[in-house]
Amino acid sequence: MNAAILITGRMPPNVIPQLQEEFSVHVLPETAAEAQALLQEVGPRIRGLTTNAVQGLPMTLLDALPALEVVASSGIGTDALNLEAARARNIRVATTPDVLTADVADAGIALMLATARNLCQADRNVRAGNWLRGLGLGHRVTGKRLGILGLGRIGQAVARRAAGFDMTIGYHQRNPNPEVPYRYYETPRQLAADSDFLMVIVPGGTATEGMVDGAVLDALGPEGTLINIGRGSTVDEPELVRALEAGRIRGAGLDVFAEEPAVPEPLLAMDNVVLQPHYASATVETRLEMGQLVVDNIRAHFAGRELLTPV
Ligand code: NAP
Ligand code: 8YV
Repeated sequence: MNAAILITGRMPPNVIPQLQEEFSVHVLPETAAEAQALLQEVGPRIRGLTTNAVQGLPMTLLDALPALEVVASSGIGTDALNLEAARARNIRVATTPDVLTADVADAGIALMLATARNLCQADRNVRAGNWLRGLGLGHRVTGKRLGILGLGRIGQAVARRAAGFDMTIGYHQRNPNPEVPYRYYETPRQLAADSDFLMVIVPGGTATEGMVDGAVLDALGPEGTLINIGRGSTVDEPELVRALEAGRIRGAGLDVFAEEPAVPEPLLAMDNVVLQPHYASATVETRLEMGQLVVDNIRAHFAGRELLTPV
């Protein structure tokens, strides 16, 4: 009998048709009652699971799947995957590194440009027939200082792109990287103090929770702009709102939020803020590559091979 796979999370379109060729595929319904009914029926037989980095692997789901062997997540973040609980049950977990790096880095640069150059406000002006009315001047990006919080795969891709804008690049993470030509800062606060734009791209989770706090925002200062493409939990969101309201920083470009899809109400009315619905990896090309890795990891597991991209 084909192994039973449970599909949770919104999957790229190439996932389900491929898995259906080899496995017995069940899609978790969105409504709680229907999901519960399906889990009662097939939960004990499910051996593989697909999810994504946002949906993660809730403990309630894990508890309902006693025969689970492998989880393939579409995304790189592991903060919602309950890795310890999965490891304790010897469940193998795979994510989708690298294939999303370029598009997420592009999105970070796009947010930086859109925020600095009032792109969304200008668009709203034209659509409303207001042309230049109430639209202030933007600010230059070229030649400015970019601080990258988390110079990993995506952070380095951001840095390479920013070099094309003649930006001076600095970074902070726990370990200095001797291979890169950028200046290392010991703390997020020191990095922010020496940055015009602070780009956040560290992983989420307890280790980075609230890392960008009021002191970091004050170090960034009234001519500084925060860009967050990592996780909402890394930024103290109420403090960010207060800093924006008081002009303690100039603006913010945000792809991620602490309690998605909720966005703090005051941000919605701010023209110096650009908001995205956790959209940085959402291109056709990247999502198909993420989907293919999900499929290939599930296939590898059930063929008795190593996972391609294990966590
Ligand atoms: P990565 O290659 O693992 O890079 C993460 C970087 O963060 C590393 O350089 C690491 O350096 C640093 N870091 C980790 N923990 C830290 C801590 N406690 N304090 C300071 N620095 C820390 O990961 P990646 O592929 O670049 O992805 C990064 C994150 O981006 C993901 O985990 C995910 O949350 C987020 N993401 C968001 C989207 C989106 O749609 N917005 C899409 C993809 C990814 P050290 O180990 O030296 O500290
Ligand atoms: C996705 C992400 O938006 O990879 C991550 O960590 O947050 C994003 O790429 C997410 O996986 C939803 O599919």
